[in-house]
Amino acid sequence: MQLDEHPTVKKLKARPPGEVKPQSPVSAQMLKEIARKHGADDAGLVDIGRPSLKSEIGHIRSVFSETKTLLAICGRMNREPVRSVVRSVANQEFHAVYDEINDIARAIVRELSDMGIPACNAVAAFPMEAQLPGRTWTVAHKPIAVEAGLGHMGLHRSVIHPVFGSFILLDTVLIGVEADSYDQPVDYNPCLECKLCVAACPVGALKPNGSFDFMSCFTHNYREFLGNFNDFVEAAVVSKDMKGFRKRISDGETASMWQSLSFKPGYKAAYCLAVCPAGEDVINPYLEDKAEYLNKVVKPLQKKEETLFVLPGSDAEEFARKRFPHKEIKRVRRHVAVGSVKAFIAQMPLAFQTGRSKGLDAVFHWTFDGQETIEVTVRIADQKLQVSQGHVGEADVRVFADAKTWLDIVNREYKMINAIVLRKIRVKGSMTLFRAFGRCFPG
Ligand code: B12
Ligand code: SF4
Repeated sequence: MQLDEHPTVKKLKARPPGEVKPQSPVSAQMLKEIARKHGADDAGLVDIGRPSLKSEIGHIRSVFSETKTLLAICGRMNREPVRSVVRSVANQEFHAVYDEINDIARAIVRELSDMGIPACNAVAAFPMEAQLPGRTWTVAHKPIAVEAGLGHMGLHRSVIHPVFGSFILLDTVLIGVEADSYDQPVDYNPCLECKLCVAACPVGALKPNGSFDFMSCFTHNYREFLGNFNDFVEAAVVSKDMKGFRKRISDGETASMWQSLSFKPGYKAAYCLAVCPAGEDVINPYLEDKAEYLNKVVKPLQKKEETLFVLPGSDAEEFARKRFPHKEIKRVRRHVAVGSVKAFIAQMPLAFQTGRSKGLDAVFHWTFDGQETIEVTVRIADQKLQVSQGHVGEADVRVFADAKTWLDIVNREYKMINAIVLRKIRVKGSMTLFRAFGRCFPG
């Protein structure tokens, strides 16, 4: 049979043209109405060509290559559960809203597809492309939501909605046609710069100057997620017997891990969102009585007796001991194996500990050879890290390393001292500076 004679093709040809191919551009108002009808609490549209999203296009198109328009949506979380000292209550709220916005995005895609508009929903939270190391997510919702006018990133680095404040979660629908108009960022930042998020974070991951210590947040808040689960596995593997295992992981931690694996993982904190007073719907109690707000919302989380997970010798460890002496501190290991020198270099800014680098002002020239040939310059000064390709400027310390040996050391499968004795790592310059460099990347 000729394809034109097939019943499916004949039926399609009998339809009016508008039903087969949607008009382009599509109405922006209609797209946002569909989003609201399916339950989105707010929605905004961005064109894929927005200059600020240039670095994201590849990631977005890896999910849906036809993407021309981004429909950013948000779902509101209930405030009091997110603020509860009982974190299972907060976690239930996070997971429920993640499920909700994933469902809303699916429903939008279904309706658009039925209209002949190609669309694909991204993932709100987990599951992601969780194969560490590397970027575990594809579509980054925060920069898209900002461009779509859903809010701005606050000091705590989450997006604050002008009305709902920090109590929102985000998702994005990727649409294969252009819209007839697009949104712009909100013309002010709802963040009040009150720094309550800084005061509440139990591991000091948020800094008053707006910088964010990814590794400290990841090590504590994400103790039962992703790479940190490897620590649990390793404890089980290396322990001789149950007594040995219990020395490493308490029965309470095992129970908590069971709970996370069975009923969706539990965040250990998320206090930065909980205490944020920004947003028209949220701000009133804070405006009325700041001291009372502090007593009711911030102090209970600060006073909470709980275990804080930190890397040995990290900024978080020092911070937590000083600031929250009543909280138990547990030293844990970093357990995401680094697969290449390239990945090691890319992760440096995430692992860098500003506090550990205090007083250090030095330039390091690294030369890797063997399975990877890479030259890189690392400058640490004024508690800031700068990584540049090649050898730039005058070096205080020059390090020559066999790439595989270096990775084995980073992954704790080989000892630095052995590598130095066997000249697989050679350090020219001050060993004191070299050791100071190491202290900036603990764990
Ligand atoms: C990676 C990620 C994280 C990382 C890094 C956080 C961060 N600031 O980006 C970690 C694991 C620490 C994290 C923690 C949390 N997250 Co998160 N996270 C994401 C994710 C997957 C991507 C974030 C992103 O776009 N970053 C890019 C840029 C714009 O962010 P940035 O802050 O400028 O820069 C950071 C990243 O680039 C990161 N980074 C750079 N390279 C790499 C490489 C790797 C391998 C990793 C892991 C990170 C990383 O480090 C930078 C410094 O922090 C999104 C979901 C998504 N698909 O978009 C959710 C998302 C940002 N997270 C969210 C939430 C709610 C949280 C938590 C509150 C979770 C919780 N319940 O405890 C905490 C808050 C911590 C904080 N104050 O930021 C929400 C925020 C909602 C909102 N209102 O904005 C999002 C949007 C999920 C969602 N669907 O709603 N998260
Ligand atoms: S708690 Fe205060 S400083 Fe932190 S994000 Fe909210 S408004 Fe900004």
